[in-house]
Amino acid sequence: MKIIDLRSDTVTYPTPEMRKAMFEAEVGDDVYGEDPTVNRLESLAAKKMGKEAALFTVSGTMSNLTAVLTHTRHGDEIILGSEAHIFWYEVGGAAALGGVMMHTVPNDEKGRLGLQDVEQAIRGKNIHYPVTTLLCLENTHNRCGGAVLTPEYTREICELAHDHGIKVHLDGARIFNAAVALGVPPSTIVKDVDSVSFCLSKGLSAPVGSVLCGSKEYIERARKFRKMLGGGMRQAGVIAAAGIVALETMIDRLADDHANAKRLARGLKQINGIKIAQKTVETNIVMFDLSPELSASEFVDGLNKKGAKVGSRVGNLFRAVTHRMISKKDIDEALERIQSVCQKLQNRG
Ligand code: TLP
Repeated sequence: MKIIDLRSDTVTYPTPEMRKAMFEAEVGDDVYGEDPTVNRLESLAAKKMGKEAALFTVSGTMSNLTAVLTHTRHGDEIILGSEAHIFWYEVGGAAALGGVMMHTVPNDEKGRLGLQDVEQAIRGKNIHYPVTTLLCLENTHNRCGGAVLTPEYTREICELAHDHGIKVHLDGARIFNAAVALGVPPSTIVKDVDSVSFCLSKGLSAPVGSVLCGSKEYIERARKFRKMLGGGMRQAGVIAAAGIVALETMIDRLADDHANAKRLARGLKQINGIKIAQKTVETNIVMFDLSPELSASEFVDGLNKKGAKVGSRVGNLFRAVTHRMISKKDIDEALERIQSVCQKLQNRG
């Protein structure tokens, strides 16, 4: 029986082409700037994002933290969404290691922050206040069901931040999903932000890695913070090689994941005991609610026994993420397994 793992797109394995590229990678000591494969990945990433320079990091979490450290000083305040990944799932690193206060404003269901809310959150000149130095956005938005921020919205909110002397960092862990959904190059979406991080290890299927992009001067400073965090990786070309394959060959196929996510949502809607928890499925993430009379833990156990996995959120909220290792047929199979578990729970109740 095939395990259908919809917990995250992070579960994807490297492709045979990636493994071959890793085996053959030319390497050097990256802390000396001498790894040709890392250098190639960084220039390719910078070019794709339309930024001057890029920095290869271990993870999305390290990229975001490096970004925050580089943009701020201890005691500063950063503004971010109440549903932001940086706020929820990065172990409070910005506060613990960056010494910044996180000031949240509500995300709407499309992952946006209200312009007025952001403007009100920006601290004025007052001896009592911390200094606001950074606004963080997220595209696509994980906890908002893979919602996409448009270039128009991004421009508007960046303009507001910049007018107040505040920099903007975009957590673009899934920026290529956004680009494919919008049908525009990622550089169009990130044009107005000062820095952007994106992940190679999610839908793009590389085993490890993320890239932080920005101006040359910014990335030079970020490189030092990455080193401080223990992210100087020496012969990192071995993993960067997979990242290059990811960027060169794995982007367009994300459209299949989006189509599969829509198919999954359509199927889930038909299942008694399940409600889709988002208005539209824009990319590869589907949030759904299990009816409150059914037990979330029994649902998960039942699914595990049947060889299907979804991500648990709070209470009866679940997340399913489509990716390269999930075919259209797997979606239909997953729906059957979910349907049968729901039915069993209902019959018992
Ligand atoms: N997200 C993971 C978990 O941490 C929840 C997932 O399975 O979706 N930004 C965004 C928007 C992310 O979704 C993630 C990973 C990260 C940053 C962090 O990336 P990693 O896991 O590489 O540190």
